[in-house]
Amino acid sequence: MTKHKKLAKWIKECVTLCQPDKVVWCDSSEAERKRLGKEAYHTGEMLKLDQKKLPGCSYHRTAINDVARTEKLTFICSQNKKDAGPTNNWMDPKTAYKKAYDIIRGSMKGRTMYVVPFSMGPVGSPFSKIGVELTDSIYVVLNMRIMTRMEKAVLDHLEKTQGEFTKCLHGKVDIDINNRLILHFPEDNTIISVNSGYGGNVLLGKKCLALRIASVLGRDEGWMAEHMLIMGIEDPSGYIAYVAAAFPSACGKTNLAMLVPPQGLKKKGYRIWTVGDDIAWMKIDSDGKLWAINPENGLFGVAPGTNSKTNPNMMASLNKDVIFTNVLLKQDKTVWWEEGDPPIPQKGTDWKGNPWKPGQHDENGKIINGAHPNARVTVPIQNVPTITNRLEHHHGVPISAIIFGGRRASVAPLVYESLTWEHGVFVGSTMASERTAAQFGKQGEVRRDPMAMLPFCGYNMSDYFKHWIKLGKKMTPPPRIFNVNWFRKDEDGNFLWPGFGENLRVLEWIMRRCRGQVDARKTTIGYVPHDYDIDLTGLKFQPDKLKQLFSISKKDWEVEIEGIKNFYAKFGKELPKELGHELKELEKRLGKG
Ligand code: GTP
Ligand code: SPV
Ligand code: MN
Repeated sequence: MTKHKKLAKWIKECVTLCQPDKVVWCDSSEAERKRLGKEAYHTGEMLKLDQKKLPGCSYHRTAINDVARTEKLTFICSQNKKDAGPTNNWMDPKTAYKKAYDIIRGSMKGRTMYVVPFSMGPVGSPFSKIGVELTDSIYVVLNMRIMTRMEKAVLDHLEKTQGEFTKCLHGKVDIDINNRLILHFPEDNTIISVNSGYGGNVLLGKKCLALRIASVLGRDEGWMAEHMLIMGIEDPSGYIAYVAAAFPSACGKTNLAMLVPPQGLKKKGYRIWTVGDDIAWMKIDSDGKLWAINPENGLFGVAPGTNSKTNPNMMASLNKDVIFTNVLLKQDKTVWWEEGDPPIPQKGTDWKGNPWKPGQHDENGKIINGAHPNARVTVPIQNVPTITNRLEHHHGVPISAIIFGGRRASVAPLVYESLTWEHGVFVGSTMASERTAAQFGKQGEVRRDPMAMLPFCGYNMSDYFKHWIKLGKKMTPPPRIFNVNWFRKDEDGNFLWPGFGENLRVLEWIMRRCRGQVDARKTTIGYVPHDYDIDLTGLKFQPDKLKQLFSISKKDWEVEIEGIKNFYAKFGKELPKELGHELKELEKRLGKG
């Protein structure tokens, strides 16, 4: 078994509970991958794709009602309800354990339980945390193998140190949505997930450990776990500025993290280095600055919309060792998705497993998609052509700027800079975005999603805001904070900004601000670029669009303030006074403006 006493005891308990036929320890070897693949192809859990065109690639379909994170079924199970705060679902730990145990009890009869030790972050880095996931899903094992550092060194390290680890128990059970639960026990460093087979619900190292549990560890240990991409922007002199950006799910982190400089800016010689596309762990180092690592080892990216124009680096990353989930399966055993590269296949099998051809409508007259809008690709990070060479650096990269952003058809300008760190925390805490296919619920509805952490903060959000304010005071200096919006629309509903690679034009301004190289216009909401400071070389773009992108409507912002007040009311007296103050100041500035 293992020489790690606590681990051995916990596994024994879980085996007694779940009653698997077999327990298999995973070491992430190539032989293991082949063996598991073979078994999954045999049972139909996964499908082998054309190995000439897509070597090492496989395909998976989830259950039809199991295609995105289920926030309603996700709980923080702290002893005190108050510790979960007003934005999380809470369940008392005793009830939660009982419910989950009753569901998972005996559910692995006839199945195998896989033991997956993994590290989030390079093994041995002061940032890193170890978890062990027990699961009855080969799909989960093969995904964890890509997404985390699942290697023999992890278990060796655990045994040598007899150290802490996060207990992650996952059982597919019957994939029954009515009995689905994603439970977090921050006080016990434990996660239990039952009745799901979808990514964010079951790859327990990702949102469950690296955000919900880690945010609590960060609060207690003085660091930050954030839903952020990390990227390096190298200027022609070779200097690399690193930025971390928080956008809600399916709002452009993966795309930004691997952007290709647009033609017009190419001659300036910028290079982009991808550090991470979804999660950042950040710590104040001995120099007083904020440093960050990407705790993951792979990408779990949105497929639809990805093509050689929008994200050529992602397309180049998809040629080997990828797991495709809920995309269209073509007859030649390759894959496609909506707004993918042409040609549109004339035939295939859709994500539900039904025969598909383009242009079909369902009984409600809605177009039938080949791929689910939240179809995903699981990609080893080393596949990414722009991968940084600092991935294994134990202390990460220094962060010059933090960027918040969301999908707003109106209100938020293309970019603005906050006045101070505390104002920046206010801007992050009041972020709003239209709901996307990454979570169940009404699409397009605007909701507040502070720091893109609404579904991922493992404790009371008002304490989380306080943590941000407290850490900012310790940084010398703190990174500057910006807000971006690639999604502003004109009256006809078209995006005003071309987005994707062109976003580098905005990043360039951000970098110049960080280095004190460019002036800005001070407005009621923060610093906004002068039109002439956004380099538009090579972009066919009517100048009046830029005016629209930077317009700040007093009326819209008055409505916005009401929205913020409603949202802040949730926190009552617990809202940090600094944020109440920032809101008042904004109101005052608008009144005068
Ligand atoms: P999660 O993995 O869910 O956390 O999402 P993410 O933030 O990494 O989102 P991702 O980069 O995968 O983008 C999601 C969707 O937004 C895709 O359909 C993209 O095509 C689209 N998108 C990304 N960047 C832009 C942009 O700059 N402009 C526009 N209009 N769409 C974008
Ligand atoms: C997100 O929804 O923010 C994702 C995908 O990155 S999942 O891992 O499913 O949470
Ligand atoms: Mn995400």
